[in-house]
Amino acid sequence: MASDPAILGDLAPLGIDVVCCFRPLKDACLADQERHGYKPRTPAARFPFRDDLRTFDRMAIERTFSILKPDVTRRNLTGAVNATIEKAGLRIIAQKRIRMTPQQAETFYAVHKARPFFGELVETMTSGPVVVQVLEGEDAIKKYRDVLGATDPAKAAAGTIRKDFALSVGENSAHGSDAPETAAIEIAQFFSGNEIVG
Ligand code: RTP
Ligand code: MG
Repeated sequence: MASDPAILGDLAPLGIDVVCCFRPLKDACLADQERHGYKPRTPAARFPFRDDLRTFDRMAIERTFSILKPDVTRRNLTGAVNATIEKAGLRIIAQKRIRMTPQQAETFYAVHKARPFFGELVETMTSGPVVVQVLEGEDAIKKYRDVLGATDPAKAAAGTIRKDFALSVGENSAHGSDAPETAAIEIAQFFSGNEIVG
């Protein structure tokens, strides 16, 4: 019987998370995973023994890449935007102020190369200093996109960075990665591992 306290005591040193052997709690674990948008990839991953839960925990804490754009540094709003980021529960675990070169901006926004606004985008991103950041937190990628608000500040929800600070679509104050893959690529473009202190 998995619920027998003696057996549970024996299982714990073996690395088995006995708590999740209880069916109701196992179901609660899965519900929690789904609530956070975590889709178990394999049947094994749905079996929430300790290692699987650890994997889940690691997946829930994400890192995302952020840029405070030149319109923010120009208007001395770095601290104000950072306060919004931190109030949202995201930790700034790396940060530096740089002047982006046209080549860096072109590489960074290469996905938009064919778009009519590409030239203007590169020009805007290189028009003044930017603050590049790594943010960490639970569900950080989606959370930061939500905190940023819509690309067009006129369509951004109240309380978002773009609603509160942005000037226009082109000068929309901040960038946030849109997926785990792009977050990893973007972080690696601007930070080396020893600059990130989580
Ligand atoms: P970002 O990459 O900067 O976080 O912005 P986003 O995901 O919300 O929007 P995205 O479609 O990736 O566009 C990148 C940036 O290009 C500028 N843009 N201008 N003139 C236009 O129609 C236009 N559309 C986009 C914006 O500054 C946007 O943030
Ligand atoms: Mg984007």
